[in-house]
This record gives sequence, structure tokens and C-alpha cells, in this order.
Amino acid sequence: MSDEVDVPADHPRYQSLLTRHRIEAGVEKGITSTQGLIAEGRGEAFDYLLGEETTPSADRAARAAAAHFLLAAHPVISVNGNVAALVPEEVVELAEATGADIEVNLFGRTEERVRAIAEHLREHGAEEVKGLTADARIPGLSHERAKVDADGIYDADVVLVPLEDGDRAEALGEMGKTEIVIDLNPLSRSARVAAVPIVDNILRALPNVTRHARDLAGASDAELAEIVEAFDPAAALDDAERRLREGAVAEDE
Ligand code: PTJ
Repeated sequence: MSDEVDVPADHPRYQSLLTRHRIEAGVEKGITSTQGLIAEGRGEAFDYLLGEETTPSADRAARAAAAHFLLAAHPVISVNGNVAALVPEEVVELAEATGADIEVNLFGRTEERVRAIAEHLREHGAEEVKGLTADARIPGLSHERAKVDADGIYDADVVLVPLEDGDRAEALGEMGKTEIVIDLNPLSRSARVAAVPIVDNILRALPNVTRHARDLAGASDAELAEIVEAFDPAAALDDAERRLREGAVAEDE
């Protein structure tokens, strides 16, 4: 099955239909879980309420995320079944722009699905994909998401954690890792524990972080540290919540 769909580009819900199709194709290809369909619906509802655009506040978060990536000794991008279906090329581009590792980490982990996602990412240009060894565990987590590579997420200082529930995000925080979360729900636990919550659709957020990383490639560590320091995660969540309450037309900046 092709990754794209025959939807006329002038359809008013073109982007949303394309996104749904990618998730559906991901399920058919064995990379996305059926629960991923529910997660997609949830995300879509928040995106609709937030105005389906990158807000200035989410853009600042993306810039702070890029600065964290560039300052990190060992950044890792965590990939689940939804991320693999929606933005495989964009994951590879961000990894290239920041020197980050890519690691598959699944809530509904099966070895077959981990292998299928790793293969899918390689088809989209990834050279190395971690997560298959799974020779370490995140302490304090009983489910499958605890399984990580010793030289991947376990060793990372900065981890990008997109589209997931809050358990692992909390446990990673307890390990002292800096977390960057992409989640359209500003009330989600993962967004609330993140050093940098990016409340935006991953379709827009990931390329935006890459764009900022390229833009900041020549910046000094002091300049990057200043961007990191100036970012206020609580204010970013407040901005998004206000936008949800007051509507996309409300000027929240
Ligand atoms: O592939 P697996 O087995 O690791 O499973 C992955 C899913 C996504 C099924 C699993 O992590 C899950 O059930 O997640 P939740 O608890 O539904 O949380 C997903 C979060 O991502 C929700 O807060 C959604 O609003 C949000 N979300 C969904 N789609 C997008 C999104 N955020 C940004 N961009 C999206 N496209």
C-alpha cells in the first residue's frame, strides 16, 4: 500500500485526511498499533481546537528544543508507531541536523513491530536505528516501554518523547534526563513533566525543530544556553490552554 492517498489537494480537510490515511497505512504495514488510531483522533481534536497552526508559543518551544539538542552530549529521538507512520523522513532529517540517535520505543512492544519500524525508518534514509537490543531498563516502569538500549535512551542526556502517555516521561525525568515532548494536549502528563513541551502537531513541530537547529548551527554554547534559560515551560502550557479555552482567534502572545 502506498503511503499517500488519493485526496484532492483542494479538499478543505486535505491535511487531516492525509494524516488519517498515513496512520491507517501504518496499521496495515504493521508499524502502527490499532490504539494509534485512537491517539490520532485525540490529537486531531486538539489540533482543530488550537487552530491547526504553529502558534508563536509553540515556535518558541521548538527553538528551545533545538538549542537543547545542539547542547546535548547524547540526544535521542524516541519513535513509536504513530511517529513512524506520520513523519519518518522528518525524524531522519532532525537526527541528521542535530547528531541525535533514533530509537524505537513502543508501548505495545512486539519484536516484530520494532523490526518493522526500524526497517521503515531505514527505507526513509535512517542509517542506524536503535531499540532492537533493548539491553537496559528504565527504572520504575513495569510495562514494555521500560525496555531501552544501554547505548541509546538509557545513556541519553536529552530525549525527544513524542505522542505518548505520561508514565515513561515521568520515569525518564526521574533518571535526570531532559525531556522534550511533542503533544497536542497541553494537559497531558508528558507535556506537564517536560523541560520543553511543544504543543503542536508533530507534522509541523518536527520540521520546525529541524529548521531551528539548522538556523542555530553556528551559535555558541553561551547563545544556546541563553535560549534554553529564557524558555518557560509553564508559560508555554498556559498559552496553549488559553488558546483552547478562548479559541484560535484569541491573540495569546
Ligand atoms: O506505538 P506504540 O505501541 O508505542 O503506541 C503509541 C500510542 C500513541 C498508541 C500510545 O503512546 C498512546 O496510547 O498514546 P496516548 O496516551 O493516546 O497519547 C498520545 C498523545 O499524543 C495524546 O495526548 C494526543 O493528543 C497526542 N497526539 C496524537 N496525535 C498527535 C499528537 N500530538 C502531536 N501531533 C500529533 N499528530
